[in-house]
Amino acid sequence: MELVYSGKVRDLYADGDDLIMVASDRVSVYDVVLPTPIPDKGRVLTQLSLWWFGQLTDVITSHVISATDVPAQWAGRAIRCRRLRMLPVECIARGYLAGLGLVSYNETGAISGVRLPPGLGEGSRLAEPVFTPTTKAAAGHDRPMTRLEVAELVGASVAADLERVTLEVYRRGAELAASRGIVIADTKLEFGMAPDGRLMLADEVLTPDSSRFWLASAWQPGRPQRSLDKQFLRDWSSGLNWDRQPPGPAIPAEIVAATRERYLELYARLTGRELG
Ligand code: PZK
Repeated sequence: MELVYSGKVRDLYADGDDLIMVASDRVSVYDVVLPTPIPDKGRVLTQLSLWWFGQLTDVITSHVISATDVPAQWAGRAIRCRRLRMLPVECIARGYLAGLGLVSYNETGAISGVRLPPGLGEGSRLAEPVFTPTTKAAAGHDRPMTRLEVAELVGASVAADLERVTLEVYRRGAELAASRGIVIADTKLEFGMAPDGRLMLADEVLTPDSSRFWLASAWQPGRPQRSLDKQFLRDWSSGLNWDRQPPGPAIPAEIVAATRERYLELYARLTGRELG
């Protein structure tokens, strides 16, 4: 099969008219892919995305064609998808202050043009989730977009749909996760258009690689929050003499095992299923 896109931790192949999205066991910390894989990570993220797509069918159609009609060597961690015309907007919803949302709030008191009350800090919960779209930069860093810029790129009607669907996916995901003790602080979605003009949810959805997951019982606004999936990697790597530039360090076996357990636990907790 022809490799059409290769990401840090996932690859996309063409198979006739379809695409096959393959999640690897690669893991990144501080945006650097480490040389040691986390066994089962690709399967956990793929099965979690598929589960969410299923939970969201009344909100939005997804690009999924089949989770099983994929080459045997990728079974469990690949999805056959429709090839869409992707929209050039990263659709982000934020329910808590972290990352670039926090940077914007600290500089301006607002995120994506939405004024927030004073006195919020790192990890604070927002009264309402906010849509904070960014550009999809081919290289370098994504830049915040205004609603007007989104509308100029995709048209006012699609822009309104992107905002509404992004916030609804986030609300549904965050609410369900909260009932299972997990905070989803924010999430990044990608959408595309089918040839008949229908908007569809693409890529992955509500996974720890596309969203910030925190343990609700450990949430404490006013300081950086502990990552549910990558905290062992961060704690271990911050004790090294590593400048956070590639190449990253090899991961010791006990950190691999603990991180793998985290992913499996996260999947079981959210879905109520065990990964086979
Ligand atoms: C598409 N990406 C991101 C990059 C990945 C994924 N259904 C689709 N139709 C057309 N294009 C895409 C999709 C999806 N999803 C997704 N780039 C293009 C991307 C690298 C690896 F797995």
